Order: sequence, then structure tokens, then C-alpha cells
Amino acid sequence: MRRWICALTVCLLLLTLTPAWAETKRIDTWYEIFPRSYRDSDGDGLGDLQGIMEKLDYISGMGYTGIWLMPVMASPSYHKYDVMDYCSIDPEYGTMEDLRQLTRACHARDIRLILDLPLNHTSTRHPWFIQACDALKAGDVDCPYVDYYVFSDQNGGSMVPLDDSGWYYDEQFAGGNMPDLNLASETVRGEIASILAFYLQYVGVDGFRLDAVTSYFAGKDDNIAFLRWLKETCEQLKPGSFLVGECWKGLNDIADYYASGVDAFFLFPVSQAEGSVCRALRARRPGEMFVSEMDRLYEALPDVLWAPFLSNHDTGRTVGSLQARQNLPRAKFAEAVLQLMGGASFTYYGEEIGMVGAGADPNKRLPMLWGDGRETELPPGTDRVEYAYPSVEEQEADPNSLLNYCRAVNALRKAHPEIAGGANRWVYAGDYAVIAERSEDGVSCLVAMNFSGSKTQTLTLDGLYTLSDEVETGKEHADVLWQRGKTVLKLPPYAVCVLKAAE
Ligand SMILES: [Ca+2]
Ligand SMILES: [Ca+2]
Repeated sequence: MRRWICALTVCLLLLTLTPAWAETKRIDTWYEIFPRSYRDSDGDGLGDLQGIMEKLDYISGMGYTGIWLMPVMASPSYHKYDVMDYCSIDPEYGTMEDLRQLTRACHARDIRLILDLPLNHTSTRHPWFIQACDALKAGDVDCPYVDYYVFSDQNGGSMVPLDDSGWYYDEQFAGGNMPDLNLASETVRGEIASILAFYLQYVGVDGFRLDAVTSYFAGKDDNIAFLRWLKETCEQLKPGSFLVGECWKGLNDIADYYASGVDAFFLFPVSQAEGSVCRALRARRPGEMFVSEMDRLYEALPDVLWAPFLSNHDTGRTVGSLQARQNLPRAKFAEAVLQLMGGASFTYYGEEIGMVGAGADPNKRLPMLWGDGRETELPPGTDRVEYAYPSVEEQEADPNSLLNYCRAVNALRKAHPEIAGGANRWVYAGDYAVIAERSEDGVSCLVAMNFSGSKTQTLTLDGLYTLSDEVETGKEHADVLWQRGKTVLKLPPYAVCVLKAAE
């Protein structure tokens, strides 16, 4: 009897603990963290999982509802994209118990947590690879681990010689000591399914960011088929889990990859100096350019969840791409455009305080500038350290800071879910000012943005609208006036506001 009561209690707990996002469509505002450079909890100079725990209230308070952790599994490199044990946490970052605790703490704040999962390759120090190489050198081609990688006795392409054994192995990321896994092997897929189950069910994370999905196989169709298998496997293990893929390609390729059923793919064409947002902000007619860029996205990617971002750990940071070191309003406005363009947005840590970094990879992964003297060590290989804007501590205290602006934009996004998830219709598309109507489930609002950093735009809209929300970029405020059944809207430079139809 007691056993039955226990079982019933567990069932009831499971029922009550099922979070809302498992039942309903939920679009998150994601935050990407490089744990090594984020927050150090034990004073060894390296950021760690307990450090992220310390900052969950900060992350949540900023309005981010999802966290993507860059790789945390055991690895010999500082970046940890070359895994040597998929089911243990790198000791620099902590323990598996720390990750479980972090996951629970995220869920307590209604934050979803996803892990970076590099499946294209492992480290050369992974025991699978070591055993395969030892076997081949000893002439044992039947060792089961040989089939885990792509070995051949033929050189060419991306093949790398295995010492002087006469064998070669495939390595798509040349020189990184990262041999490619043989993802066609059923045994390897079995290992991967166990890893997915371990993290989704035992640790409790909410999904994965899939690294380098275009390198899985030589052909796109094979990559898409493998991604479909990954998505279906995750869905069986944990319904509602979230997968986002790194397909560093143009819009047409990204559109093809959505056929895999993976929830979203990063919108590389939106990101970086030459992407939609930065290009629009630099254009002579920025509003017009933005609308044409967005229309290109709607045409290529209708009816799928977008994953727009401005920068990540592999790209130059946004303030540099925008040449906004001395132009705080422009840095703010770019962040608003990202958060209000629709889809599941991704913000790289430090973007909310305008950190800069370009060139060598470590420069793009600098210590988060908390301002309390507890910053982490520089990543090895850093050759330029620059902070264009003040620390978190200073920006928290300044109502006009980028940090407080980002917090306000995220709050605006949250207050009007139709902005992230609704259908888009252009109400006004001028050289500078743009107004989009977003509608979802019978709720709609207008999002107005002035892409000019110097000129106030005044426009007239059919119908009566009221100002619902505004994020203040400068000293002037947006304003509405009603005249003969029309609304006259005044938008100061870089103004962003939300209008609702008058009752
Ligand atoms: Ca540490
Ligand atoms: Ca591969």
C-alpha cells in the first residue's frame, strides 16, 4: 500500500511540475554563456557552473528566459568543443551534480537550459579514438571502436595520417585534434541516444545547441536525415525539448535544414557586420533596407521559428561591427531591432553591456565585466583586450545605460508575445521609419521603429492608436496625436514603441 502511495505521489508531482512550455508554444529570449569567462565561484580564475548559479537572478532579471551553455563536457581545450567524455563535466567547470543543481535552479526561475553538443567530432583524447588507433596500429581492424570514426587506408581531402600506421582519419576541422565521428554507424547512434537520454532525463536539461551540423556528412541530405533522427530521438526522450542547429550557411540552405524538424537554426544572414541588422543601420535608407531584408527572410523561411542573433563566440561582437564604441544610441537600437524582429532571439553574454572583441577567437570570449574585481582570467591566446562601455555594476546604477535599455526591450518583448510569435504585416515602410503589425490568436499590436539616429519622423496612420509601451533611447519621447480619425505619430531618433488600437 505504502509503495502505491509513493508511486501516486510521484505521478502527482510529475503532473504539477510539468512546466507550461511543455504544453504550449513558448518562444524564449536566449542568452549564450561561455562558462570559462562568465563567473568564477572558487577563486581559481576560471568561470564555472556554480558561478553561473550566482548570476541566475541577474540573467532572469534581465529578462532572458533561456540559457545556452557553451560546451561543459570534459575536454582538453579551453573552448571545450573537442569532447573526451560526453557524460562527465570538465573539472574546471565543476561536477555533474553542479549541472543538475543549475538545471533545477534555472527551472525554478522558469528559465530553460540547453547544452552545446558537438557531435561531428571528438577529441583525439576520447577513449573511443585512443582504442581505435591502438587497434589499427596493432593490425586489429575488427576492433569495434574503429567503426566509430572515419578511417581509411587512402589519403586525400580532409584525411589526416595516423602516425606512420598507413591509416588515415577524417578531420573536417583541420589541425584541431578533432577526428570526425562516423555518424552512419548504428553503434555510434546508440551511444548518442544514451548521451541524449542521460542529459534530458537524468540531468533534466531542456535540449541542445547542435554544433557544426553541416559537417556531419559530406552531403546535405544525409545531414538533414541525421538531424531528423536526433529530433525524433529527443522528442521521444523528452517531449517539448528544444534543439537549435548551427548551420552556418545562406538562407536557402538554412531553409532546407528546417525540413529536419529541428526547432530552429541560427539566422547567420542576420548576424555580424554584413548581416541584415548592421547593414540596415549603415544604409542610406535604413528603414527601406530593413524591410527588404525582413521580406527576404519571410520569403525564405515562412512558418518556421527563427533564431536571429547579432553575434556569438565565433564572430566579432556587435558594438565593433556597428562602429558604436562612441555611439550608445546606435548600440541600443540594434539590440531593440534584434529583440523585436520575431522568433527566438539569441544574445551572446556581454552584448548587454556593449563588450567588444574581434580577430582571434579568444578576443571574442573575454571575461564578463562584472566590475567587482572578480573577473575571470583571459582565455589563452587573447591578443587584444578592450572594453568600450562600463561594467555591469556601473551600468546597473545608470538608468541611461545599455544594460538597462536591454532589460527594458526584453520586458517589452515579453509583455507583447505577438511580437516574437505573431504574423507580420507592414503598416508603414519609409526611408527611416518602419511600422509592423504583429498578430497572433486575435491579439495584435504595432511596433514602430525610427532607424534614423538624427531625425525625428512624423507619420500619419489611418485609425486611432494609443502609445502602449516605449523603450527610451534618448531624451525625447515618442508621441501620438489624434486628428480627424487618424493618428499622428512622432518618433524621435532611434525611438522604439508599441501602439495598440484605441478601444
Ligand atoms: Ca572557478
Ligand atoms: Ca563529419
